Order: sequence, then structure tokens, then C-alpha cells
Amino acid sequence: MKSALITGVTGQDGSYLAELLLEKGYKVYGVRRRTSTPNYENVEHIKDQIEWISADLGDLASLIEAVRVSDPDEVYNLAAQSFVAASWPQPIATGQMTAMGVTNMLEAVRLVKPEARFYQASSSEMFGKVQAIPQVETTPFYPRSPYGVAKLYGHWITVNYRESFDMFACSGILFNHESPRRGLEFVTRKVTDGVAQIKLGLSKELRLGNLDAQRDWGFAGDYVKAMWLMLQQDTPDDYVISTGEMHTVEELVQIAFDHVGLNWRDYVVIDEKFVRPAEVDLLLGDCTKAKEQLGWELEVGFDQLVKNMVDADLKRHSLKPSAVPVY
Ligand code: NDP
Ligand code: GDR
Repeated sequence: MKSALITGVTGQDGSYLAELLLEKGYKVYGVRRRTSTPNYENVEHIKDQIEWISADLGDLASLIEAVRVSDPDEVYNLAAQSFVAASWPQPIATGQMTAMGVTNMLEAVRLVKPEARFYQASSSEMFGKVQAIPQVETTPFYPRSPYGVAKLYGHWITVNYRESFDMFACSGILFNHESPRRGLEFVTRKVTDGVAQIKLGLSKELRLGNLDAQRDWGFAGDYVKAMWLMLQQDTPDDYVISTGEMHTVEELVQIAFDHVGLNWRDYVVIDEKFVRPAEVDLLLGDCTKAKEQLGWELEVGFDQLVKNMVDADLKRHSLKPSAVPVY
């Protein structure tokens, strides 16, 4: 039985990856950090199948112990301060977790089990102010946020450990991927949750920032398969994972409102509070390398993804007693 250690297992991607690895018969060790109010929402259904290890990306000693206890064949480093907008008000914490946290995890692997295969969750945000359209593995980087800068450090330190210590370390340059388990502050989920609340009479408006931003949005369940595939190859490498399709935030909003029979213009309010100090105007990935070398394929398209997320949020709010408006 293979064993895998996942950091960030309580997050969106970690939960789908844990499901995938459990289905494949792995023993899954999940890192959770100590919080005053633990949140297992994404992993409630598989909580008992995961071996839990208490550790923090900022604490090398705890990561060394995590690698020692789990003795992993594969390590997936998904933990990070992952919300771009929060990286301006918290640039140092973002750097400590999203950048230095990667070195901590790589060091723990190098010191305890250097032959373990390592996956780093890199990001299309590293392309930032894009230098070419579409973006491929060799497109120059130009990050536009403290988060993007931190991810770029994480990306290069992963490449460096591969080249310096001959470690099997891969970096997945993943474009935006979403699901009903996406955090509520990210734009897709904010929209689908907002639409569900408006439809059910629980809210009257949806406040958003830049509707012109364009992103390449895929389904998280498809993307974690690419992570696993990268670690099954003969040699370690870096891969772009994307859909190759770009949509504006406005298109996302339109599909979500249309799905419940409402006109978005009646409810959306532009709020400067959600406009970023430096924006990434567009991201569009070309994942030909992943398709050809990994045999990776996309299953869920953009329209379907948005509708599935709206449906999931409608269901979630309908099940809550608070969903019944009090007149
Ligand atoms: P989430 O924000 O949903 O999950 C982040 C996870 O990291 C949570 O489990 C969180 O734990 C954990 N975490 C945060 N800080 C620490 C810490 N100091 N020690 C231990 N654990 C910590 O992110 P996603 O699942 O969406 O993304 C996974 C990774 O992929 C992230 O690194 C993200 O930056 C990257 N990425 C994501 C993309 C996307 O579109 N989703 C695209 C490209 C890259 P807790 O539950 O306690 O908060
Ligand atoms: P992003 O995702 O920054 O691309 O990072 P997010 O969903 O936060 O923003 C996408 C785009 O939507 C615009 N936008 C808004 N965004 C939010 N959150 N809230 C709003 O009200 C709003 N209005 C407009 C943003 O300006 C932006 O252009 C995600 C994260 O998962 C990262 O961890 C990951 O690395 C990248 O995707 C790839």
C-alpha cells in the first residue's frame, strides 16, 4: 500500500485529492494545523479514513515529524495562504506560508525521506501581467501580488531542490479551478452562493469588484488527477494545467443568474472595496504538454461547473433552517 502525505487537506484541492488517493488504495496522512475552531466541512465524509497529523507549514520541526510518522511515497504540498486579495493586507504571513513554507516542506522531505516524490501547488498567478497569450511552461513570469511573488519563490525553490539534490520534485502550474468546496471569498463561489441566496430571498444584492477580469476556470476534481499523474512519471517535471478557455467575471455572473431565471443587472453592485491594487487582467493556459505527456483530460466544462456550483449552493441554503425568510 502506497502512502501519501497531504498538506492543505482540509482545503478545496486537498479534499478532492484525498478522495482520489483513498479510491486508489493509498494510506492518506493529512496535515492539519491547530485552530481554535476546527473546520472539516470539505472532508467530513472521509474524515475517519485520513490519518491526521498536527503540523504547521511555518514550523519545520512539526513537518519533519509529519514526514517521519507518515513515511510517505508521495508528498503533496497544497497548504498556503491562497487568497490573492488577502496577500496585500498580509504580505508577510503570505510570504512565510506560501513561499518559505515550501522550503520548510522540502527540507523536511530532504532530511527524512529524500526519495519521496514531491508535488508543489504552483499557480498561474505567477504569470500575472502576462508576457504571452496563451501561457505555457516557458512563458516568463511577472507576478502582480504578494501572493504571486510568494508562489514564484515556491516554484523556483522546488525546481532548485530537484536540480540540487536530485529530488523527484514537480511543480504544477495550475490555473483557477473551482467547485462547490471552493472558499466563499473566491469570485466563483461568491457569485454562486450570492445567486443562491438572492434566489431564496435571503439576500438582495451581490457586491463585486472588476467584472472585466478574465480567467481560465476549470473543475478542481479534474485538476487533482493531474497532480497525481505528475508523480507517476519516470522523471519529474513542471506542467501547466488549464482548460484553454477564458471567460470574464461578467460571463460567470451571467451564467449563474441565468441558471435561476434572474437578470444579473438587477442585483450586482460594483464595490471598489473588491478592486485589487494591481490586477491580473487575463489568464489563459495552454496545457498541451500535460495532455501529451501525462494523458490528462478535462471532464467538466465552464458552463456545467458554474451551474453545478449554483445548484449545490441552492441545496445547501435550502437545507438550513435559516433559509426560510422570516416576515
Ligand atoms: P484552500 O485555501 O482551499 O486550502 C488551503 C489549505 O492550506 C487549507 O487546508 C488550510 O488549512 C491550509 N493551510 C493554510 N495555512 C497553513 C499552515 N500555515 N499550515 C498548515 N496548513 C495551512 O486552497 P485550494 O485548495 O484552492 O488550493 C490548494 C493549493 O493550490 C494552494 O497552495 C493554492 O495557493 C494553490 N493553487 C490553487 C488554485 C485554485 O484555483 N484553487 C490554482 C493554483 C494554485 P485551514 O483549513 O486550517 O485554513
Ligand atoms: P484569483 O481568484 O485571484 O484568480 O486566485 P479570485 O476568485 O479571488 O479572483 C478572480 C478574479 O475575479 C475578480 N473579482 C473578484 N474576486 C473576488 N475574490 N471577489 C470579488 O468580489 C471580485 N470581483 C471581481 C478578481 O479581481 C480576479 O481578477 C485564485 C486562487 O485560488 C489562487 O490561490 C490561485 O493561485 C489562482 O486562482 C490561480
